Amino acid sequence: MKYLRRTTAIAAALSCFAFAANAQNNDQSGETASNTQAGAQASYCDKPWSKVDGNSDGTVSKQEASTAIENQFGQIDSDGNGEITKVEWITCMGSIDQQAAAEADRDKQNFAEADTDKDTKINREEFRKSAEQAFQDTEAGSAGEDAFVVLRRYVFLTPEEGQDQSTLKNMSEDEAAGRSALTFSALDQNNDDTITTQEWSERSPKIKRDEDWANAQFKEIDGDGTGSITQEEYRTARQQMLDDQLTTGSTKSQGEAGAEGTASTSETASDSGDGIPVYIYRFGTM
Ligand SMILES: [Ca+2]
Ligand SMILES: [Ca+2]
Ligand SMILES: [Ca+2]
Ligand SMILES: [Ca+2]
Repeated sequence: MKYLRRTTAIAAALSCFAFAANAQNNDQSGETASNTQAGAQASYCDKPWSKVDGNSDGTVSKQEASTAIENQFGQIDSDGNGEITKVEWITCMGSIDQQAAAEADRDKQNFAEADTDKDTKINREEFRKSAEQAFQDTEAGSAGEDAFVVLRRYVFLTPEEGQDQSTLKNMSEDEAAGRSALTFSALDQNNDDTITTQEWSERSPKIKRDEDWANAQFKEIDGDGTGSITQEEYRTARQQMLDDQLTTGSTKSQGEAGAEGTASTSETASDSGDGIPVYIYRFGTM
């Protein structure tokens, strides 16, 4: 999927406003009626970090992944007819497009905390590991209030959630992982899978689920090109995203990082037997 994100990046940046308007029109047409009613619970379309790790053990089992995919599919298929039309897809992908994240104090000074190999870029793996560490520090409690300041640089908060500390302090690991993956994607404005100092310094990044991006994704997932997505097509696409990420991650580590890379590859391999660590799952499928 990475190449899709790259090729649509420029056009995508230009079409945000049109996309927001379109999503609104779809709302008015009644396409999202059942979706709006279901909005009382966390919906994937509003909160793409909604629960994946059902038993909160830090890994996503095959069964949990399967349940999450079914839930997501059901929420996107707002009329519940078993197929996702393009209107349903675009409405869902557009639903969080209109807001920017709450402010966080990312700047040139604290860039270094995630750029662990000091090549002046933060790659996906560096971001994932730093986000995970930031969450663990809040759990350990030894870093005190400062740990929450650091965590806030990684996890996506809506402007409303950013007004007090309660969301940040009550966050599960699963949720922190999902929100971090979303922040990575929001900060990586040019979709090249790395974050520059300048991209990192964006204090209030905007989600880019614009219409061009959504159209390209739809085309990719609708494998047989019938213009609607079946549950099987959706499942296959999600699995493919995860496989791509696991393959890219392990190839990169081996090639670039030597001994350290080998260690992270075997970590991935041994954990993927029954479940995939929740951070790897989230960063692979967001
Ligand atoms: Ca689990
Ligand atoms: Ca449908
Ligand atoms: Ca780096
Ligand atoms: Ca970038």
